[in-house]
Amino acid sequence: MILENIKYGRMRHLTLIDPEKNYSGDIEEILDRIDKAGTDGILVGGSTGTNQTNVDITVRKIKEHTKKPVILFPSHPGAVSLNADAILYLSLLNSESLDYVIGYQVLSSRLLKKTRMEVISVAYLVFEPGMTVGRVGKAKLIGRSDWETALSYANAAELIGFQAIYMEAGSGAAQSIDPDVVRKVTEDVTVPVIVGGGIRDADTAKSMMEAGAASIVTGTIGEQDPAKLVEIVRTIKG
Ligand code: 1GP
Repeated sequence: MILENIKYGRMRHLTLIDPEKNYSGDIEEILDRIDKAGTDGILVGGSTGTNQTNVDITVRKIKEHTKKPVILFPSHPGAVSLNADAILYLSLLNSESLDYVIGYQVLSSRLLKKTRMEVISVAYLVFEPGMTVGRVGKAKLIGRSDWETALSYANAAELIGFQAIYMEAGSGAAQSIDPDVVRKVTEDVTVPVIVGGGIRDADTAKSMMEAGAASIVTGTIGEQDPAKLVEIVRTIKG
């Protein structure tokens, strides 16, 4: 079970692959690099330009190159491939649009009930600067150090029954969220907390793990600086 593996620290590093991105060089080369670096799973998703076809092609390609689990990270119900191992069934709780909180989930629920994919309900919280996901998801951004607002959302998420919380600064963010926010939340909730967006060096990744994150997600660094990715993965996996 992927959720159990995340919860018990067996999937500390996840890599985001965006099907829309025109990866410089070969996607195969990037996948090999990520696999060798020791990532524990691949998230497939993007805020714009994903559809069933490019998500499915990407999932199949990843599966040809690695045995690591492939987990969908969809921005809308059309970005679902039944060939993945699991799906983060995201509710963007601080969105001002009901579509991102529950509307899109309703549109995909009947399909997901019929699949063998593991469905993991995730409270998705987007922090400043938010980047594309903040804009597309109409997020009322949480300040990067605003632990009180984050904790209120995280407590609500746990009480409602979400299985995990994903705290996100947005892919490509210049700065990650404040590790103190991660600490305040993980000290108070029992569900696993995943952190992503703007994590580009081993020190930041380490501070997130020390703050109690169950998994960290990187995307940009794997494309830009493979040596740093290796360093991040080594550091957080000890
Ligand atoms: C976004 O956490 C991911 O959800 C990836 O962010 O591209 O900034 O690493 P980066």
